[in-house]
Amino acid sequence: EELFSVRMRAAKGGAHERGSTHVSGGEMLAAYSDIQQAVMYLLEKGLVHSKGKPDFMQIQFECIEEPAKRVEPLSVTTNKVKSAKEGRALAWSLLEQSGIPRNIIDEADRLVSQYSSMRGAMLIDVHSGKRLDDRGEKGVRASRMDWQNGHYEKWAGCHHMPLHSRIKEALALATKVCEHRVAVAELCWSDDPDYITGYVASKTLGYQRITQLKEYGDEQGCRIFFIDGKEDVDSYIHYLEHQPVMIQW
Ligand code: PML
Repeated sequence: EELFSVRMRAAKGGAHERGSTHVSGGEMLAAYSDIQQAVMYLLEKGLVHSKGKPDFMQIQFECIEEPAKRVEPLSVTTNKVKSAKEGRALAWSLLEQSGIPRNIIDEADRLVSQYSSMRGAMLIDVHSGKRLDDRGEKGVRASRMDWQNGHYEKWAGCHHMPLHSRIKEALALATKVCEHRVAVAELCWSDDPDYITGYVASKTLGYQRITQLKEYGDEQGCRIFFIDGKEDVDSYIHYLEHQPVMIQW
């Protein structure tokens, strides 16, 4: 069946990315018959659930040529911690369990902290600790992943998880990122100052939520993809940006 990518971007301060503030965005994968529903959903997301009232919004859809890969979501564990310090320590130990040396994790953390805001992820070589993408402050943005219509709601009901679009999107992203053979693990927390839960994800550990990875009020986010196989970094970036992945449960 033909698949469409439906995307929304909302901003404050005009249409141009430079000089305006991103207030909301989203992408869905939809069959032709579901495009209208997807547009309505994204319109509401941008109007009602933005950080601040947007003065610019763009919604577009396009047909995707590549057939979608169908994948089951990573298994989810929620780790309750009492402080950001305890959360970071747990995250670091989960990354070490995935085979990443501590000095490489520290180096990756140092590299991400140099940017006050990155829209996408930084790709880090697990052997050298060097950054593998050349995207600067933009980073690499994984896109073209979504849940099959209705499957998240079914999954969330069974796992006693809230119907937050945030968790829905983060789990779809982590599942796509970890599905590729060069991926070792992902480390993520939000740049939203009001959201302190983050996660470590890998194919073997699953999606390990950690209830506090930073302090409230902190606008510094983090998204690192740890990679083993630097010769394949271009094909991995192509996969992250273009390969459609449909999460099924
Ligand atoms: C979750 O609660 O599982 C989502 C954590 C990551 C959120 C990332 C983001 O919103 O930027």
